[in-house]
Amino acid sequence: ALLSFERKYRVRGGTLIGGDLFDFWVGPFYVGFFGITGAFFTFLGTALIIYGAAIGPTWNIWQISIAPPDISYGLALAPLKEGGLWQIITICALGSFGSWALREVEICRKLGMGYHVPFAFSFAIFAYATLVVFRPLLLGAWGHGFPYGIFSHLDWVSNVGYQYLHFHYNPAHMIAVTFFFTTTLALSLHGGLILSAANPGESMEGGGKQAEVKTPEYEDTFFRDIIGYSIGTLGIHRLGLILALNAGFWSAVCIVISGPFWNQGWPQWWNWWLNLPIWS
Ligand code: BCL
Ligand code: UQ2
Repeated sequence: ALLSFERKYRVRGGTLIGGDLFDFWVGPFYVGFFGITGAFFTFLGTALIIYGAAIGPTWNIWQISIAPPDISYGLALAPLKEGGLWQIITICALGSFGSWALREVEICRKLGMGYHVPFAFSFAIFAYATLVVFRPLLLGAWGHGFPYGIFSHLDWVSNVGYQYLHFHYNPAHMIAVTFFFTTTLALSLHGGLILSAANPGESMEGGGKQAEVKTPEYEDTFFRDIIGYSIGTLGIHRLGLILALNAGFWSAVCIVISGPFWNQGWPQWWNWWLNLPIWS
């Protein structure tokens, strides 16, 4: 049933493709052209993963893996059972993630909102595409993509990491990791601050009475008192978004430069520093 307040938000239009044809909801879900394509790619991709598991050696959830073709296939299409499945599943994944992002765009347009959410999601898609499309293209073989499996993708990360001897020395990896950690710092500060203002406990004047929810001025004041600076209620969300987007962006950079740009160990990259004329 349509809730009374939903009527206001369930507006026609704002679609990018298909006009009014797919402009409807199924229960709570907006569909749209990209709801159809998204469902198509998701079901096909998932079915192919299950088929890949069925023709594979195990049903052990941790060990199921769908591997990309051997490097010897280069950038060609491979037979289904020799990496072709991985290739089609990769197309389905990109089709599905892209559809999801565009469905977000249509919902933003309907609601007259900014495109910040799909813009942010596109950074995650970009990182994924870098791993399974851009870097394999630059290295000349689909075999450089990562396998779709729980432990197998961990093994891939470990192997590729050690191929460059010590991945912690990759400068872009350093930046990405720092952004990931700073994102959790910012979100924990923000989550803690909001909950502390919303759950003030008993008021100091007491009487055991539950105090009223605090205003944002209290949030500002907390940080001014403790570090002499408050970034503000809008500012913290801008900071959070910029930190998170950078985490994904520098992740993509750290892997795309490994191989296409640098093929020694990452510790050796720092020789430029040791070789500076000041002390060399
Ligand atoms: Mg490292 C990569 C951190 C040690 C080798 N490493 C990464 C980065 C991240 C990181 C910066 C992975 C995040 C990412 O790509 O996000 N590494 C990290 C940390 C340490 C570390 C913190 C640590 O020691 C404390 N790394 C090491 C050691 C090496 C090493 C030293 C191994 C020995 N590392 C590598 C290699 C790689 C990394 C090799 C990478 O390739 C990887 C990287 O940068 O990749 C780009 C980006 C996000 C995504 C790709 C997710 C995309 C999501 C898509 C779009 C949507 C999915 C939808 C989903 C299917 C739907 C599910 C529905 C739900 C069920 C509802
Ligand atoms: C803040 C503020 C919020 C917040 C947070 C801060 C009232 C509700 C968390 C404090 C954040 C600062 C000072 C930035 C910290 C910097 C980094 C890089 C983590 O001031 O305004 O709004 O949630």
